[in-house]
Amino acid sequence: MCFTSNLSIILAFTGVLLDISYGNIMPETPLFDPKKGRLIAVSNRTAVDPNARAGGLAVALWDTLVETKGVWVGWSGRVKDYAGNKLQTKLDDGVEFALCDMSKIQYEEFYLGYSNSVLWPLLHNRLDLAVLDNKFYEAYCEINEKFAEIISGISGKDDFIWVHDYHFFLLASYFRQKNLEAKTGFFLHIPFPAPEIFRALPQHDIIGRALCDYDVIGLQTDNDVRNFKRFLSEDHNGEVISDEQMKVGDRIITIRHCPIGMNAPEFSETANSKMAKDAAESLNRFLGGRQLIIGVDRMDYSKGLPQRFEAVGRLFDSYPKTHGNVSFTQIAPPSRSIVDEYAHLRETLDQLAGRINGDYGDLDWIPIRYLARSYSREEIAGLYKMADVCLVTPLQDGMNLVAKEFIAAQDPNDPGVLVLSQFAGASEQMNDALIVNPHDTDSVADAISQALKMPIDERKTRWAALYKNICEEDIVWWRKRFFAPVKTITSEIAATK
Ligand code: ADQ
Repeated sequence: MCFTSNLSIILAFTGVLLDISYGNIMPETPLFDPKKGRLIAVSNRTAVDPNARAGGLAVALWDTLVETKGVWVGWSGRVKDYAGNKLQTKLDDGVEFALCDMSKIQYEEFYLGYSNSVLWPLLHNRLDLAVLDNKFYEAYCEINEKFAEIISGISGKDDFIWVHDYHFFLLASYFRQKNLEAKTGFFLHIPFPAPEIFRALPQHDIIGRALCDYDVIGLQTDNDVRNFKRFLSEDHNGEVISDEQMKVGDRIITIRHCPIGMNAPEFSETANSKMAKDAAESLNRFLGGRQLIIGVDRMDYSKGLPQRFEAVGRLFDSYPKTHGNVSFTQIAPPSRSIVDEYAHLRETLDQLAGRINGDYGDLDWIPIRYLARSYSREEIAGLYKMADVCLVTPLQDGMNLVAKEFIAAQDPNDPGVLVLSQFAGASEQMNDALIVNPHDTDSVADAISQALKMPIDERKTRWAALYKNICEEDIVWWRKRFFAPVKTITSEIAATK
């Protein structure tokens, strides 16, 4: 019996984490059987904790890996004084997790530093917030190399390595240095900006070249694809050789437009669960029959929360009939709260909510409620379902799955209305929503008013078109689009369905 089977059986019975030094794995006893040609996903955060299977990336990967019985490599979430080269593995529902720790310095310089304070703002067009410190880049290289080392210890040539997001731009170039034969793909969950912005990154040249070491690159929107192709042709002499292929030096890479989706019918069921109904009932008690506007986001400056609060304030300024009749509830748990910008954002939101409630609130009416905590997927689904309007108004967003979840949760006979930013990737597919410019406070306030008053027939027509789209272009569709160019892995994945 091979090591994989033994490990799987042990883990299935115990459910515990095992420590295995990847440096000690002998080639003849690989952690995962390379003959099977497994799907190995790599992302910084994984869904090893079942409670973490709620975010966009986590849901998308979890479903795919459960179906393909794949492997998920990532950060354990632990920060140690010294993070050695130890792998911790866990088997859950057929998915094998292979996780490693980070040292304090790596956490500060790779995660909080280069990933969150350089790449995240820059790729979201917030050059003003990017902290361009070269020592962060050294830690970024170190972690990318460490993951490349780990993956070369557990993968075989028939595996497909599916790398996710901006934390791992350099991984494929380290794979090539280590002569890894497996095919590789990269999916960017966040926007790829105009080359003029990307060039402000001191390492834009190295990162551009490193990206060309992937075989397939998936991006969320047509705009991202256009930006990326323009960057490759202008900065790397990339030649377009077909609709989806470019030749850069001696590499031919496939660049695909793959907007991420979700499992809409499953989420509709979630919105009908007991937990969902209980959450809706408690919010209903607070509302006392008023109309509900809802916002659900991670607290992040890309989500445009201050601009959204201003727009709700403008709604109360411009439409007095809303007074006492409409309440806005924003759910935004703090994320990456150590980074100064997030603390500042929290303060701004507290001040704005305080001002609007001070100006308009009454003994029996709180115009804006801001809940800085996380809720379960079921609770969120229940709240979406009872809301009359959902505000998804990021200043820049790769896709934004909240927009899709809100539509999936609606009652077809009495659906709510989605107000969606033109800068969310989702707006490309969801043009039956009320599309707004989040910087234009008056027009967002007008769109909210239009949504609150929208006749039932128009609500139903818009909702039906949106629901059809999210069902057709769902999570399986997304995965198939990404894997279509990779013939070997496509047949493996198709066979598991
Ligand atoms: P995110 O920005 O994290 O990731 P997003 O698409 O906005 O992802 O989805 C957020 C998810 O978190 C949703 O599933 C939502 O229900 C959940 N969520 C948000 N607030 C919550 C709360 N308060 N309590 C519980 N759950 C909450 C990135 C990109 C996105 C892209 C995704 C997927 O930034 O643009 O859509 O990846 O590719």
